[in-house]
Amino acid sequence: MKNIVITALSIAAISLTSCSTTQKTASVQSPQTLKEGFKNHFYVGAAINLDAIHNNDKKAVAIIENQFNSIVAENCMKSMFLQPKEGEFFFDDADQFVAFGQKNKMFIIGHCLVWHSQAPDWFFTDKEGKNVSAEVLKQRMKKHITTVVSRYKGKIHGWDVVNEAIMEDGSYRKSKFYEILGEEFIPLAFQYAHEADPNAELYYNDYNEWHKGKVETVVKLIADLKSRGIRIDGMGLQTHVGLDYPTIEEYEKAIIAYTNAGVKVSSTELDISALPSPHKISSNIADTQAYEKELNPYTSGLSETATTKWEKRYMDFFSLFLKHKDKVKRVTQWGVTDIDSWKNDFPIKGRTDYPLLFDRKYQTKPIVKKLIQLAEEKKN
Ligand code: 9MR
Repeated sequence: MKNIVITALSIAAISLTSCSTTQKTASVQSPQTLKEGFKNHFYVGAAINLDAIHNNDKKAVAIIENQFNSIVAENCMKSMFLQPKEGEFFFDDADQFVAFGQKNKMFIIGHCLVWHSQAPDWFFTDKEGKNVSAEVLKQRMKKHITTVVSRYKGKIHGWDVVNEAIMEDGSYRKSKFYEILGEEFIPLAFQYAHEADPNAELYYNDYNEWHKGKVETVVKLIADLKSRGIRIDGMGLQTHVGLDYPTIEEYEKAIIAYTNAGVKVSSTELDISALPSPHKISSNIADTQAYEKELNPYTSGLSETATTKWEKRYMDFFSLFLKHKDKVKRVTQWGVTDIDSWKNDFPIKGRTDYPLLFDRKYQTKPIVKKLIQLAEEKKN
């Protein structure tokens, strides 16, 4: 009897040991989160909003802390929020954002120093409402950039210095910065940022970044900055893409062109819309309801066919980033869950889109596991 008991106990012990060994091996072998999965490849990040920054959206915070090792502020570091009135800076939200990133040891990105949009009107005008002189605008840029970048010196690791200054055809956007300072506003912005924190990485950031004309001008711009000894580390590819634009081939060409100019690339605002582009739908559908349904087809959930297409696009983009992982520094999602994505309101207001990796109920979408697996396959 004693022997039987001992044998039974030893079998139990052996199976317990082997079970815990299997579990150990499994957890070593298969990472469960994006940041573990991609840790040998590039940073994975998310843009975070005020609810996350102030810990009001605890479920989003949990996702950010578990899944990502890089953050960027979705809005609170834009100039209209940081310096709403001349000389009056507001840093409460940005300070919290940086503290959150530091607490979690994240690669923190500042977005963005110079952008025509979400800039306060006073920045470009005098008391009479007329454009300020080039000299005044330079001083204002210098003061803004120096104040903001020095405050976070050594804490913010990379800055989107200039955002969206070049058009798809390669011409310069006719913004107030351009109108008053000409092309020179870009080198100046990079120079001021570098002077304020010589160790921070500096990026140019743009959308539709695969358009031929834009690629050509940005490549020239990078070469020009470099030839003048002005620091630029990276090209920020916003990657606001859809199910059928751009092609992976044209996107790859752009990555190669930018990196040949001597910088790294990052996908800085990745989201993949699952909805039809309005340009693709014939606006002469007579029935308004039918037209609206066609524009906004998945109000109560993405269809299986659309999900399959959408997942394939995510796999294709991540395969491309992994293929060029020597060139890619970071891949950042523009938001955390679908519910907060700007894509629900762009290019048409009030649609139900599904562009991100976490759903409206804060659940991890099945694609995440597939992406992690893909990263694992490309580990060596
Ligand atoms: O996601 C941001 C949204 O909440 C703001 O209303 C919008 C204002 O223009 O900016 C959005 O973020 C943009 C980013 O700063 C720059 N690239 C395009 C992003 C989406 O519009």
